[in-house]
Amino acid sequence: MEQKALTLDNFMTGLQRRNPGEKEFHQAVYEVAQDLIPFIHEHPRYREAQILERLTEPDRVIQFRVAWQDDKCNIRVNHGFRVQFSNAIGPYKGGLRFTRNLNLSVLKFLGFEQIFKNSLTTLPLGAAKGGANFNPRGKSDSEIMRFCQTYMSELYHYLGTELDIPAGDIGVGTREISYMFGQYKRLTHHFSGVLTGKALESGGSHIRKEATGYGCAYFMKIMLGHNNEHLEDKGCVVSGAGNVALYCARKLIALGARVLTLSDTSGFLHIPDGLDDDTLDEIIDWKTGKRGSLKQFAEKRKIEFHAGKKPWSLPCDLAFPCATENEIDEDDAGKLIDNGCKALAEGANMPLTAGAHKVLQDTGILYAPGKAANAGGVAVSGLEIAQNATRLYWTPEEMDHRLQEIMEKIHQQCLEHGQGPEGIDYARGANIAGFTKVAEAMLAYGVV
Ligand code: NDP
Ligand code: 2IT
Repeated sequence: MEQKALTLDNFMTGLQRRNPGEKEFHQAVYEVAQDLIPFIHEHPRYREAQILERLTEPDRVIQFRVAWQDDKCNIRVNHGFRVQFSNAIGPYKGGLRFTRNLNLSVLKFLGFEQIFKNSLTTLPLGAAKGGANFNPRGKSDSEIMRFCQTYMSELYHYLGTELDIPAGDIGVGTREISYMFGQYKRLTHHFSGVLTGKALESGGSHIRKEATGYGCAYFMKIMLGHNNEHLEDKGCVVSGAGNVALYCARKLIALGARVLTLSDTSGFLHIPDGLDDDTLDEIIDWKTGKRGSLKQFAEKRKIEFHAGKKPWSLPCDLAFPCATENEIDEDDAGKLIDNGCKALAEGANMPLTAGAHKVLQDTGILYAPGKAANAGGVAVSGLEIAQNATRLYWTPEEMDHRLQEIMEKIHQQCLEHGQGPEGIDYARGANIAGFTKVAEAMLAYGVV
């Protein structure tokens, strides 16, 4: 049969028609397709097998009702989701997110990104994402527990160590994973590695909590090193004050950089001389223990604070968006460049709008996309699966060593596939390297 020409425009028109209104999903696919389509033209076997068309269609989307009772005995109803995107190279793997406006477009963008990221880790990990449109803010501990238990009462049907292994993401940390794992055990009687990011005493791994942030700082260090630069004394603007941001800041300080900012939904903290480890300990306790805002923390500790603002207009050497998608728009990207920013590594998933992405591409600063720079989290999840399967556990030092090795391998893959006339295009390198392994597996399976 005659095939329609594969152009970016044709492909995106078809994708938008098949997935109407899903703008985050369109954005994520566009960023990947602009690199993959020329590559596919050079490798017609991928075109003939319609690999890109198949990869942009999730294996399945599971959606269900989560009905639970709040502390006042009101009955609440939320959407629960799991998007199982691709198990071409391993069981479905990816985080669960609890945020107020979570929808399928966001989950499909995250699940799609996860395909390439998980492939880059070099581990046998397929791709998925899930969660609920549940806002944890202001909920009591027992409300969180009841919600997690009810959510798991449906989700557990779709999980298994060879099937699907979720972890955390925004709004889901060790506390939530523990409640879900407790419910999973209650329902199945199995103690198995069906979730990662578990507490150490329940079969969790050393360094998993820190892995995404540490990995992001390591990736920046490796990328700078490759370009005859270094991290020491560099001024770093970090956004977010959650799992990724806090441990990215921790590792940046350890590597000699100055962390100038952290942010949350209340605004951003500015520490012109650089955050120190003791204050960071206090912030970790404040954010994860007391669950307070940075604004309250800044008031208490009399630290410079910019309410309701993002940190991107400050002069800096390096930027680490570690909060959420589309947190840097075209204007923010322009300000970063104008103020001297030389490199950016994405701790968050898709933190740049399409406009911001273009600004960075046009100026050619060093840019590490999330699927490479934040892959340390899922990589250590992969190592948690390996430890659970063998019942043997590695020390923090071994884990940290393995994490660094994996970040090196990811960087190497970006170099192999991202070399161009104007230097390394890390985004293209990550997209093509991530794609190739999955595409080859799909070719071998035939039409499924
Ligand atoms: P957390 O829930 O631990 O922290 C998120 C942080 O970002 C919080 O400080 C939150 O503020 C802030 N934030 C969220 N949305 C906004 C917003 N719209 N404006 C300003 N600040 C915001 O999540 P994680 O740290 O786990 O995740 C952060 C990012 O990293 C996400 O993009 C996630 O997908 C990605 N990621 C996470 C991995 C992981 O292992 N956890 C792995 C790879 C990527 P507040 O405290 O006020 O709510
Ligand atoms: O976006 C991500 O890579 C994660 N939230 C981590 C997923 C995982 O399974 O550890």
